[in-house]
Amino acid sequence: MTTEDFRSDPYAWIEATARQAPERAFLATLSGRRWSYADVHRLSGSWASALQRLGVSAGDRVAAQSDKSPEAVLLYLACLRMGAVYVPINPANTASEVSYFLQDCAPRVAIVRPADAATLGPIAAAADVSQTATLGADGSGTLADLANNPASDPGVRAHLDPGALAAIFYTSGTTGRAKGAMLTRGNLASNACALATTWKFSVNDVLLHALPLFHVHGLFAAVNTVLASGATLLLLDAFDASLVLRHLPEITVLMGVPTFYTRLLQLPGLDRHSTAHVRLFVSGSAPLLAQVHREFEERTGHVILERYGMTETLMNTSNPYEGARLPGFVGTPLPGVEIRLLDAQTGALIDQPDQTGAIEIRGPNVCAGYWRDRQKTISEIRPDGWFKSGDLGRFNREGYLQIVGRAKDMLITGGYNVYPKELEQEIDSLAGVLESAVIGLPHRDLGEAVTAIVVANPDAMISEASIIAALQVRLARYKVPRRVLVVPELPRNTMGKVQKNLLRERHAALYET
Ligand code: MLC
Ligand code: AMP
Repeated sequence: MTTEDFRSDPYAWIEATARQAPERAFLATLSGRRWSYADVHRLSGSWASALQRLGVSAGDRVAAQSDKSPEAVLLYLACLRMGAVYVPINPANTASEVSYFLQDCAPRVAIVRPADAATLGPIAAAADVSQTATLGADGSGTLADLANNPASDPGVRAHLDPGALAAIFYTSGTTGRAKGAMLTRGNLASNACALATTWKFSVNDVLLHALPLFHVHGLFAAVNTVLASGATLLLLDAFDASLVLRHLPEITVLMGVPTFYTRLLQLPGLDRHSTAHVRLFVSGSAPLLAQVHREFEERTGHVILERYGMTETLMNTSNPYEGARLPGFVGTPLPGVEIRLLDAQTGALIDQPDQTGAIEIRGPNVCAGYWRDRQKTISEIRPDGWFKSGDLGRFNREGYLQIVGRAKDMLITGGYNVYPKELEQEIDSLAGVLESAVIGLPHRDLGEAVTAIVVANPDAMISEASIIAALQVRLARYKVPRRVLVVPELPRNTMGKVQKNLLRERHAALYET
């Protein structure tokens, strides 16, 4: 096994540790379950064999809407091992959202929670998905039954090109429809190696995993970096600040979205003593307020390391492991990653510090494009490989990047991206609604809170409660507006475009208590 294998084949990590240190712990849970690297190597083979018997071959999509569990990790590893394309779906997504994903990615098999089988089975069948299997939060279900069958062949393994697809992650867009970012084996492998090196991961690390497994932060930045370094995961079902605090003495690394840190700071027990065993706190997926950064340092002595990533590019930049970690900055490009800024108006390259431009990214981390959407692929990735991030940034004199805004109309609530266009289309289709504008407003816990400003049709009666109730059945809960304000009209500029900046200013204090 060479370093080159590690940078191109993500499953090679598990094989290497399973051979060199088979008994080393890969994953542990709070309920005392534990899997060594040898266990996970053997089990991922059985699970890959189960997928094979469901008709899955290398290159086929496996869509999974499951709760967070060690078996959900195993399912992902089984896909990596056999070369299937893993398509995770947020369990908060509603049946109509799932229906869209299944139609779009056309998986060979859909894995659903046992309780959803009756609803999603027909939806999968209508999307021409030939097989449905179940996976419960406790790991049970028809998929585990197949894997545990003595006929299963644990030797399944595909050796594929680094350009082969490993996963499709759906990310919504400014046009409203979710698009599947195609991530290759090389994307995953190179990025995890870059993070393991930059953050000095070793076999002695234990990462407390409290993030969801269906986003690139929790699955790739966290799980893959642990795997690439032969380290250990302590897997929590979900983020719970008190639980995280209690287990800090057993771990060395925590990765989280800013809301994790805001909530941890509310606990009096967060201090130098309780965090003494941890060597690294990482934040990403949304802006970390400089104030939270400083408060965390005052209370614990730890300087949070902020980094910047995207579904389409995995991780791009990081503050240094050794050296100044600047509040409000996301650091310098990771090894192998290039970042440039272009003037948003003229497209000219910006080569001076302190000037703001559109961030573009190039490197082995950039995805292969959007699933079955050539148009979107061409419009977002230039022929020479530069990816248009939709974020605006500037470099300081030391070469640290700062994210100063977004060219794309998007907001981030608790680390989840919400695209206003998708919500506005849903709201505008409701009876009695003339038009709407969705914005993010400052929120102490979530960073930004989804807020809808709605204009009613003349003589129509609409209320905040009726709109929220109607959206709850259509959209994942985190997308449903916290507040809906019904107003007589929306402010527009001379071109007729809704002035969202004015709406944001006008309602800036809505969530202040
Ligand atoms: C939960 N709710 C949210 C929400 N999360 N609402 C808005 N925004 C969110 N992020 C809803 C719940 O359904 C619930 O609704 C209510 O809010 C209260 O929930 P809670 O118990 O307070 O929230 P909790 O479940 O604790 O979740 C908060 C959270 C979670 C921050 C722990 O959102 C989370 O794990 N976020 C991480 C997202 C993430 O992994 N992003 C990475 C994207 S990858 P009700 O109706 O029941 O009251 C990426 C690239 C990169 O961006 O750079 O990493
Ligand atoms: P997603 O599409 O869910 O992967 O979200 C990616 C977006 O999250 C980026 O384009 C940024 O807008 C934002 N993001 C990620 N990390 C950071 C960060 N550290 N600071 C500010 N924004 C971030």
